[in-house]
Amino acid sequence: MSESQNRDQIYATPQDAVKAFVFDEKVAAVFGDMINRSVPGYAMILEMIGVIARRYGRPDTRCYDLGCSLGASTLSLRHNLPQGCSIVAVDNSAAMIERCKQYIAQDSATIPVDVQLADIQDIPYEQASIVVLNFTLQFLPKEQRFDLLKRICDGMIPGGALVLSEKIAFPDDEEQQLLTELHHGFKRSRGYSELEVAQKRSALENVLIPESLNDHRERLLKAGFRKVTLWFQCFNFVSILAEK
Ligand code: GEK
Repeated sequence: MSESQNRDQIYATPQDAVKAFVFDEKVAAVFGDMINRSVPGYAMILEMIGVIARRYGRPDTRCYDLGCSLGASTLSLRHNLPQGCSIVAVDNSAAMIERCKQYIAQDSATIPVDVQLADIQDIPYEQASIVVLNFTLQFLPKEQRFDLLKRICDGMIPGGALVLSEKIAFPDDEEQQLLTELHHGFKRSRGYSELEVAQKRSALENVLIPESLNDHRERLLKAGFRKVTLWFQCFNFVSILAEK
C-alpha cells in the first residue's frame, strides 16, 4: 500500500475532548484515504479538473493550486495543460508540502511545478489562466474570502477560470438536514463508524465554515468574475466554475 493510501483511523477511538482539526503530520500521513472517504465525488472532481485544464489552459500563463495538500489537483492540471504553462502549488501545512514535493518529484510529466509553503492570502497572483480552490476556501475566515477572490480575479487573464469546490450549507433547514444525513450515510458506506463521523464533525466545527451556494455566487460576481456556473453537486458538496 502506498503512503497516500494509509488508512485514516484518527477518530476511530473515543477522545475525551475532541481537539479542533489541523492539517498536521498525522492528517497528512492519511490524507489521501481521508478525503476519498469523506468527500463524495472527490475522484470525479479531480478528473474533471483535467478536463477543465484542457479547455482553459493557455501557453505562457500560470495555473495555481491553492491549498494543494498532497498535490492531487496539481497532478491533474499537470497532465492536461498545454506546454508553456507553469503551476504554482501552495499550502500552509509543512507536513502536506513536504509530501507534495515528493509526489511531484516522482511524477514524470514535464510542466514545471513550483511547490510553496505559504498562506494563499500572502502570495501574488499573476498571468493566471486557471486557479483551483479545491475544498480550501472553506477553511478561511469568512471575512477574508472576498479579498482573496478579488486578488485572484485581478491576477487572471481574460477568459481565465477559477474552479471553486466547497462543502455548502442550505438556507432551508429540512434540505440541510437531509443532505447532511446523506453525507454521513456516504461516510458510513465508505467504512467510517458512527463515532468517527461524530468526532470528525465536532473537530471541524468552527474550522470548516460552509456557506450557501448563493453567497458563493454573489461574492464571485462581486469579485469580478463574469459568469458563475455550478458544474458538480453531490449532497452538500459542490464545484463551481467562475470565468473571468
Ligand atoms: C486536493 N486541494 O486534494 N493557505 C494555504 N493553505 C491552506 C490555507 C491557507 N490559508 N488554509 C487551508 N489550507 C486539495 C484538498 S484540503 C481539503 C484541500 C480538505 C490548506 C490545508 O493545509 C489543506 O492542505 C488544504 O488547504 C485543504 O484537491 O481537507 O477538506
